[in-house]
Amino acid sequence: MAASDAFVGLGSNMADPSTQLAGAVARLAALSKTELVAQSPFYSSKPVGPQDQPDFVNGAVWLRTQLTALELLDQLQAIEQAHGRERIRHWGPRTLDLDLLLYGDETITSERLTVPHAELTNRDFVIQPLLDLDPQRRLPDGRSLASLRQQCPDNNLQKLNPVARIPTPPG
Ligand code: ROI
Repeated sequence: MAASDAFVGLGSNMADPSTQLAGAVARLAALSKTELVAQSPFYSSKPVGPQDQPDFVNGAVWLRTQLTALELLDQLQAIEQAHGRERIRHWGPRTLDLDLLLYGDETITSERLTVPHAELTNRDFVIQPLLDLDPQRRLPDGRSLASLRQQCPDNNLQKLNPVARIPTPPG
């Protein structure tokens, strides 16, 4: 099977968010049939949803993968589980959120998966890391990330310093 470019968004606001993200990047880089092309900077961002929760840390990775979109989704959910993800409250705090944002130029609408991700276009903490990875990237419908970035609400993104901690190896 030919490889596809897949972009995955990462978010956390519990249990040392930057370390959660760094660990997730290490696990994504170790997936079978998959290589890590690039990793975005991490950003802090104000929560979308209830404000009585900590700020988030957000980022994105660019993968080249021979996994299908659904196989990749299975792997993302397994990594979320490995990081002890619990969904306690709707739009509440979470240890690790991994979203399949883009999968090649495909538009996917199924029970389990919507690609491009439904909230991509109005979240600066998703679009900015994608722009860092690939400034030329467009959505399957032709809209450029750069134009979307100008239109979306401001969640006070702040670029974080590179994580000093060495991530725990996967497995
Ligand atoms: N808010 C921010 N800033 N970043 C997120 O990743 C994020 N994820 C969520 C909700 C709770 C909607 N808010 C968020 O799932």
